Amino acid sequence: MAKPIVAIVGRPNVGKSTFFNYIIGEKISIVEDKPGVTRDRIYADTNWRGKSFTLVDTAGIEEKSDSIIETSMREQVEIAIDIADVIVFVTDIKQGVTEADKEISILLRKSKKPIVLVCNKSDNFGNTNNDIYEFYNLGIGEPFAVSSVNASGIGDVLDEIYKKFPNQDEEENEEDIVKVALIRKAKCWKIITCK
Ligand SMILES: Nc1nc2c(ncn2[C@@H]2O[C@H](COP(=O)(O)OP(=O)(O)OP(=O)(O)O)[C@@H](O)[C@H]2O)c(=O)[nH]1
Ligand SMILES: [Mg+2]
Repeated sequence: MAKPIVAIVGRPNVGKSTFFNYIIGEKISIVEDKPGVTRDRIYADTNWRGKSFTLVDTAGIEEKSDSIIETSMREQVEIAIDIADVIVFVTDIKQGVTEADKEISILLRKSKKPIVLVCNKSDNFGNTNNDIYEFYNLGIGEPFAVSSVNASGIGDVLDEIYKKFPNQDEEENEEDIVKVALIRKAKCWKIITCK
């Protein structure tokens, strides 16, 4: 089976690329040096607990003052939903839940894809931060407190992503099943196998 795809989505400036770079940085040195980084989606392969997957950063989306959610942002989220096996929805705990976060949540919930909700910029990780409870209102599930600049909380997010990967054992077993047919031709039996 192909590697699972994990897409990072969220409003501009919440720290998606910082989160992406931290995870990829230890494995692929300079993601930022590739051309078109600021405009295109950025793909990089990585692994967690021995499981390989492709991480996708959705980048460079501008919010305009005349609408809460820019068309291009909606497109980015929709593309991510289409391609991803697991979606990481990054929010900013310092800003709290915004209208755009709520709109993105509606799109994500409709997709029925597995989602991991990240409250980035939780720089005082370890201290009780009541601000995180507000994020339960998005209806996505448990929010994970992360500080991408301090590299805290990221392991828990990766564990959660790992749990949400499609069950590959089942799929691989299915692929391994060999169907056998016995066909009688003249006076001989012929064995035909197919996957
Ligand atoms: N305090 C704090 N700042 C952060 C954290 N993560 C990212 N930032 C800062 O937030 C700003 C935006 O970070 P980016 O990673 O570029 O955000 P983005 O979501 O990729 O932004 P777009 O590509 O424009 O959508 C930068 O100044 C980062 O240094 C964090 O955990 N804590
Ligand atoms: Mg970015």
